[in-house]
Amino acid sequence: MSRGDTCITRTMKSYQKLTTPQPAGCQVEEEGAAPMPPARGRMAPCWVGSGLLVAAVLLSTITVWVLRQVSGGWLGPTPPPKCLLVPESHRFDCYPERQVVVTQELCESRGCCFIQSPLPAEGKQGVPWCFYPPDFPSYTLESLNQTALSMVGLLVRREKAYYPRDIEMLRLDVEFETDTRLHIKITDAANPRYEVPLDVPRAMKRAENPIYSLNFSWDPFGVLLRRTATGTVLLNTTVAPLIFADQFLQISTSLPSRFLYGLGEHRGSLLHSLDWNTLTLWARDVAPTESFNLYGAHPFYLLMEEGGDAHGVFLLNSNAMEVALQPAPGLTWRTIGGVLDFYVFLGPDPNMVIQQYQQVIGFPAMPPLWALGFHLCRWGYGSSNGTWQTVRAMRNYQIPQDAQWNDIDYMDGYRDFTFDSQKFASLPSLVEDLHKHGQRYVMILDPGISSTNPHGSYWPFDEGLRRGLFLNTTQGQPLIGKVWPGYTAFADFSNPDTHQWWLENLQHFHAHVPFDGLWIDMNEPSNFMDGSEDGCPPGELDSPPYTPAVLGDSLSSKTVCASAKQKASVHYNLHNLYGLMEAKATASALIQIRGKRPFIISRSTFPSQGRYSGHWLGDNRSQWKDMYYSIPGLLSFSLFGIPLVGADICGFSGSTSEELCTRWMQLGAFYPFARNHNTQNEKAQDPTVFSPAARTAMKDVLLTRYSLLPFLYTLFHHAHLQGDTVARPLFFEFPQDVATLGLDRQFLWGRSLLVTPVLEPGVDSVTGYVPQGTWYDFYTGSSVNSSGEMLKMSAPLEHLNLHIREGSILPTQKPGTTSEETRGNPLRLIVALSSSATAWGDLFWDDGESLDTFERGSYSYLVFNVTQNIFTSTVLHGSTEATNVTIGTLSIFGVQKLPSKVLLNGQEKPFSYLDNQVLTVSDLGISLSQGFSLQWL
Ligand code: MIG
Repeated sequence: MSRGDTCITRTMKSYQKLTTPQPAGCQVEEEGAAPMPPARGRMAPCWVGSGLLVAAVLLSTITVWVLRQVSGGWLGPTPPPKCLLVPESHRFDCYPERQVVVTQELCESRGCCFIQSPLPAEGKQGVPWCFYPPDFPSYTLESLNQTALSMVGLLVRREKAYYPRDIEMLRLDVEFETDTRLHIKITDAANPRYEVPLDVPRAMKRAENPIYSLNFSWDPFGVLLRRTATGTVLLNTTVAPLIFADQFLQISTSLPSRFLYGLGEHRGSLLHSLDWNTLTLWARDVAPTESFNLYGAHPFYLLMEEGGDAHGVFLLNSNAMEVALQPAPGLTWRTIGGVLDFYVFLGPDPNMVIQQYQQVIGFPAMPPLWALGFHLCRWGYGSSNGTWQTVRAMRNYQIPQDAQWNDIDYMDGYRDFTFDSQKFASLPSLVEDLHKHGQRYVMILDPGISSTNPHGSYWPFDEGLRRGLFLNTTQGQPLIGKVWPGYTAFADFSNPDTHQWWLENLQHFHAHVPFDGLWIDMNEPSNFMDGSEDGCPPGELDSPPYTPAVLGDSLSSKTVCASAKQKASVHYNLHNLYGLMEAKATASALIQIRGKRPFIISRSTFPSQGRYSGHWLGDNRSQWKDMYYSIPGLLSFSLFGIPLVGADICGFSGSTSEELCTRWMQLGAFYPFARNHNTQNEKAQDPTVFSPAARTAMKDVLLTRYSLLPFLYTLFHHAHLQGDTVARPLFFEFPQDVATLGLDRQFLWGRSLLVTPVLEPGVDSVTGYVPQGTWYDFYTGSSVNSSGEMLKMSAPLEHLNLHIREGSILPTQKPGTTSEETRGNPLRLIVALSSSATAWGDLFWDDGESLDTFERGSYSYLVFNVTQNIFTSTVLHGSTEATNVTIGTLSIFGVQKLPSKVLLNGQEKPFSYLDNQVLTVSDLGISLSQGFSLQWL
C-alpha cells in the first residue's frame, strides 16, 4: 500500500487542484503549520506507507514512553496510547464545563481521553485534562453535489456525541462567492433552525479565479482550505470532531499562525494570546475587565499569515458562544444555537480582509461632519443650567466643542422621553442656544421603559403595552425587570411595530427638545435583576445543557431571561442583537425626524452595527492602564466595521488627575469619536476646570484635531464607500514587518498619520515604533528616517507626537471652535514628499449633513498629486458646496533644495523655504472647485 492509497478511495474531487495533489484527509501536515496528529486512527494509512508501518508502531511506543517521562508521571492506569499520542498543545477540550472539576469518570463517560496536566497559574486556563481522542466519532460526508452556484453535501453522524438532541444529518452548503470569499454553512438537513436575521448579499455567480483551494475529508468530515499562492493551510477542521447538537455546536480548526485579532468585545491587547485563552461572546453590562464578556458580540477574527498575507473568518451566529484558542495553534468555535454559517475572506492584505468582511455585513454609515468634532458629556451636571455653564466656559476659553450631551439625570424619574421640569426646565433654551452657536445636542436613551407609573400618565409604557411591543415572559406577559426608573418593561426592537412607536416617542420629545443625535445605553439589555422580577422559568433556554463561560455563569445574569419571547425569536437567540436592532430603529427615527444623517452612539453592538451607529468603549476608569486599553479597543472596532469609536476621555469612573487627563485628551483628540465623559459624583474633568497650562494643552490638541477634520472626514468617506479603516493598526500598512504585528500603543489615521501618545505618568518622552521610511513631524515638517525601529521622541506635557508618512498629502483647514466654523475656513494642504519626491492625497467634501450625498452625487472629490516638482489638484467630481471654500496654503515637506521660483498655474508666486526643507506657499485663494498646479524650480 503506498502513501495515499487508502485515502484515494475516500477522496472526492477537490474544488481546485492543490499545489501538490493530495487526497483529502491526507494533507494534515503542512509547511508553516505545526504538525498535527492525524485526525483519526484510521487515517493513519494516509501517512504511513507499508514500508514504514513497523517504524510507526515503534515510534508510537517510544512516544508513549517519552510522554510518560515528561508529563511527570500520572497516577492510576496508563491512558490508552491513542491519548498519549496527542501533544498537549493539540488537546481539544472535551469537557469545557466550568462548574465542575472534571474527573476521569466524567471524562470517559464522554468517550474522551483523561490526562491530568499541572494546574495553570491561578485564574488562567490551561491544558484540558479531558480531550478528544483522534478517533472520537464525528460526521461523515456522505455525498457532495455540484450545483450551478455551490456544492451541497450531506453529513451523517452514526454515533451520538454526549449532548442532548444530536442532529444526525446535516446539510453542508459551500458557495464560492467571490475570488476572495468563501461561504460555508452547516445546518440541520431536515428541520429549519434559527438564523441571524441579517440581510447578507448573495453571490450571483460562482467565483471564476478563486485565490483559495478547498478540499474535504470524507470520514471524518472536515474542510481544508488553502491559500493557493503560498499553499498555506488556513483552515483544517479535522483536528477535532464536529459536534452539532440542538444547543451545542462545535467546530475546531488549526490556524496557520499565532497572530490573531478581533473576536470582541473584550478588553486586552490587540493581539490575542493563544495560550489556552477562551473568549466568551454574550452582550453584558459590566465595566470592561480582562477575560469578561463585554457589551458587544463580534464573532470575527483576522489572522496574519507568515509573509504578510491575511485572512478573516466570520461566524454569522448570534447565540451565546465561546471561542477557545490554544497554542497548537488552534481555535474552537462553541456556540449554543443557530447554525454554523462561516464566511472566509482571503484578503490577501489586512485592509482587503476588512473590506471583504464589510461587503458581507455592510459598510458603515457616513457620519455627519459634526460627529467628528469634540463632544462633552458627564453624568450628573444636575441641571440644564449646570450643563449650560460648562458650554459657556468652553466658549469662553475658545475650546473647540461641537456637541453637548446629557446623561440620564436630564430625565424625569429616569423615564425615557421626559425631562425634569424643575432641574432641566431650561433644556429647550439650552438646545436652542447650542444651535445658534453651530453646536449640537445629544442625550441618552435606555431601552427599559418604566412600568410603574401613575395610572395613564406615561404614554410610552401605556401605548407600548397596548400595541404589545415589549419582551414577554414564557407566559405571555411583559417581562418586568429593573433599571434606572425602577420596574421596567423592555422594548422589543425585533418587532417592526416597535420602530414606529419608538419614532412617535422621539417625535413627541423632539417637538420640545430638538436633539440632534442619540446615545443608546444599557442595550445589552442591562437589567439590575437577573432575568426578571420573578427570576426565570426552568427549561432549556434559561438552563441550557451547556452554558458558555459568561460572567455570572448564567445567561440571565444582569439581563433578561433567555426564554423571553420576542417577535423575531426567543431572546436566547436575539440577545446579542438587541443593541443592533435598537440602533436600526433609532437611525430610522432620526432620519424621519431630522431628514439628515443620523448620529448614534451605542454601547451594545453586533456585526453590521456600523451601518447605524458608532460605539464607545463603556465604563472605563480614570487610570493610565485604561487609557492604554482604549487603543486596542478602538482598533478592534475598526476591524469590526465600526469606525466611529472612542473611549471616555479622561476616564469614566474614579477620579482623573490633571496629568492623566491632559495626556488622555491628547490621545482622545485622535479617537475617531472624541468624547470626554465622566460618572456622577466625581469632580469635573472637562478642559475648563484645569490649570491654564493643562487647559491650553487640551485646547491646542483639539485645535489640531479640528485642523485635520477634512482629512478625517475623507477617511470616513472611504470607510463608508468601501470599508477602509479610519483608526488603523500599524500592521495594516506594514504587513510584511513582523515588528508591527503586536503594536497597540500607537496607531495610524488612514495610511499616513502616525499617532504616538504618552501612556505613562511622569515622563517627558515616549518611545514608539517608526516603520521604515521617512516620516515628517506634523507640526514642523522636519523629517526622521527610520530603518523600522523604536525611536525616542520628545513629549513634554503639552506635546502629542504626530508624524506624517512619506508620499502622502493631508488636507487640513484653519481650525475654528466648531466644525461648522472650521468648514468655512481656508484649507492648507500638507505634502509629505517620498524619497522619490512624489506624494498623493485626496479630499471628500460635501455639506456635512445631508443624507446620501455620495449616492446622490452632491459632493466634491479632489485628488492631489506630486511628481517632478509639480503639485496638481484635480477635481474628479464637483458640487456647489466646494465653490465657497478656498485652498489657502500649500506646505511641502521634504523639498531638498531652495527653489529659484514657484509657479502657480504658470504665474510666479512668492514663497518661503526653511532649512528643514519645508516650502510654503500662502495666500493661494483658489476655490476648492477648481483644479490647479503649482511648480517649483
Ligand atoms: O448604570 O447613564 O455606560 O456611560 O454614564 C449606568 C449612566 C448607566 C452606563 C453608561 C455610562 C452612563 C451611565 N450608564
